[in-house]
Amino acid sequence: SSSVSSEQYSYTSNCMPTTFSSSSSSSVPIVDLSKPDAKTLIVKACEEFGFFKVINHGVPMEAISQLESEAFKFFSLPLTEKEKAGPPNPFGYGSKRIGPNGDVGWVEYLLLNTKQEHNFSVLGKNPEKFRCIVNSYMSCVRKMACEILELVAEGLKIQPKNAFSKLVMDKQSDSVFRVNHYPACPELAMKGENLIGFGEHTDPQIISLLRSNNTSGLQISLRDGSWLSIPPDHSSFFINVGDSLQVMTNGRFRSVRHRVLANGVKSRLSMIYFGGPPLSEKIAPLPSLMKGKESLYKEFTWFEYKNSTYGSRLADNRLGHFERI
Ligand code: GA4
Repeated sequence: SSSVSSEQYSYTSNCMPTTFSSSSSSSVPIVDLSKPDAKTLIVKACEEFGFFKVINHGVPMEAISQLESEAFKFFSLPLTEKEKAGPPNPFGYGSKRIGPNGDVGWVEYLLLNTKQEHNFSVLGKNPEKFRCIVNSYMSCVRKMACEILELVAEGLKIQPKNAFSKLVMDKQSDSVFRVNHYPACPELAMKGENLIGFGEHTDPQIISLLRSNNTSGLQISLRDGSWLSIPPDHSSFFINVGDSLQVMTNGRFRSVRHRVLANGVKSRLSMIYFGGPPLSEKIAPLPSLMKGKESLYKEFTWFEYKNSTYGSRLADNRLGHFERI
């Protein structure tokens, strides 16, 4: 496995620069959800990259900008105020530390569950408004997740067409919502160097839907190991395949490694909906995708996978433990 030591990410006074190379010779597929070829393009993108950009997604700009402005308001509060909403295990405000095993990044965030059972009373000056805005954003994005997963099923010729989407739409769905704030780091701008905002990893769930403001930083890992910088686009969504969808397609879809570099001049705000299955769900390849072949993976439930995830470092190859050799 490729676990990364925390030394590599340690900070000096404010933020510590590091240098990285990145490539940008290829570009990422764009899927127009309103076009009839969407399902074909999605399947192709999920096979090649595990990643694509979506336009005509149906999430009202209003819902997006309201959440963005509430989130910026929250993150501009004094640290002592924000820390009242922490620590982030399992849900709440976190700063610099990511997960329980020593990973750090130049980022602060809110980790929320999607079951609307949060105590928002600590979330800024008008918690009821924040709750309302978060909930309406989440329901729009969940709807898009459902649409995309149905297109995936159609594109793969899987019956019924809700084979994937029903997991995310289930009342028991173990989905997560995250708002990340990557403060600008002026020391970097002066030196022209990079700093890790969120270290490389794959998402363990089925599908992730990300929207960010117009600040760069997101990179995905290509098959040859190089990093592709994704130009920011505040009005589109970026979708990535998670480990669970890789397993359910028996490795046909790729769960994409990605990371975020902090920006020297502009702060970055991203909001990500991680669509996950119910805890008791068995994660295994759909029979129609096996074509008589064996599963590449041992059988496990989402509960088991999640437990093993939370015992791992960000950069670890988590599916490695579940591969059948
Ligand atoms: C990556 C995807 C999601 O942001 C997340 C992350 C989780 C966390 O921040 O608590 C993890 C990370 C993520 C995978 C490995 C473990 C767990 C941090 C970490 C080091 C919420 C998730 O589900 O897995």
